[in-house]
Amino acid sequence: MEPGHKPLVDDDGIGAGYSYPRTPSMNVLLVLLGVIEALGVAAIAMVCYWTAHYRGGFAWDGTGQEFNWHPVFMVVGMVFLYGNGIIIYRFLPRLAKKKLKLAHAIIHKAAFVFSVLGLVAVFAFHNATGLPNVYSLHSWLGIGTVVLFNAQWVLGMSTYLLPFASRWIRTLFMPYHRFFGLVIFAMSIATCLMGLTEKLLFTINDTYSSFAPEGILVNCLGLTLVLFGGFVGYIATREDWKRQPLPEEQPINMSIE
Ligand code: ASC
Repeated sequence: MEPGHKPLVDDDGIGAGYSYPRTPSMNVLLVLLGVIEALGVAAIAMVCYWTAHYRGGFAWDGTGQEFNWHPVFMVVGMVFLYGNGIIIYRFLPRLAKKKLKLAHAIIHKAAFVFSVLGLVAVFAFHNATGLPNVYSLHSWLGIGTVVLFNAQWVLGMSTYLLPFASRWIRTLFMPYHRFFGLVIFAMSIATCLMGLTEKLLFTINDTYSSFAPEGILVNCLGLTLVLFGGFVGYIATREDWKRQPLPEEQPINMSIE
C-alpha cells in the first residue's frame, strides 16, 4: 500500500466514493476526472447538435436521418462509455474490486451495443440509398476496432470475471489486457476523426475551406475527442494513481503466492 494511504475501514465499500488522502497528486487526479467528464459531455452535445441542427435530425428509415445515429452512437459508445469504463477503477477506488470489474464489463458491453447499433444505422442507410459498404479506410479501421473490442471483452471476461483462470494466467495476461484496451481505444478515436473528416468532405466540400461554421464545429468535436482520449490514456497509465487493494482484498500470506 502507498505510504500515507489510509483506507476508511468502517465502510462496506458500496458507493463509498473517494478514500485517498487529498495529496496534491490526488487532487490533480480528481480535477482531471472532472475535466474528462466535461469533455465527454461536450463531445456528446456537439455530435448531437451537429447531426440535429446541420444534418437534418434523426429517424430510423434508411435516409440520412438514420445515418445521423451513426456518429452519435459511436461517440456515446466507443468514446464516452469506452473511456469511462477504462477509468472506473480510478473513479470509485473504494468500491469492492468484484463490483468494479462487473461495472467495467457492463459499461463496455453497453459500449459494444451502441457500436453495433451505430453500424446497423450506417449499413441501413447505405443499402437503402444504393451506396457501397466498407470501401473506405474509416470503415475498415472502424470494423476492425469493433471486432477487436469485442474480442478483448470476451477474453477479459473469461479471464477476470469467470472463475476459471488461475492467478498465474490472470497476472500474465493483465499487461496485455491493459495495453490492448488502450490501443483499441486509440483506434476508436482515430476512426472517429476519419469519419468526421470524411463526412465533412462528402457534405460541405465547397465551403469547408472558407471556415464554414459546421466545419469549425466538427473540427472542435474532433479535438475534444482527442483531448478526452488523451486524458483517459494518461490517467490509466499513471502508476501512482492505480487503485490500491482494500484491506479485505490484501493477500493474507504473500509467501505462498
Ligand atoms: C484479477 C484481478 C486482478 C488480476 C490480478 C493478477 O482477476 O482482479 O487485478 O487478476 O490478480 O494480475
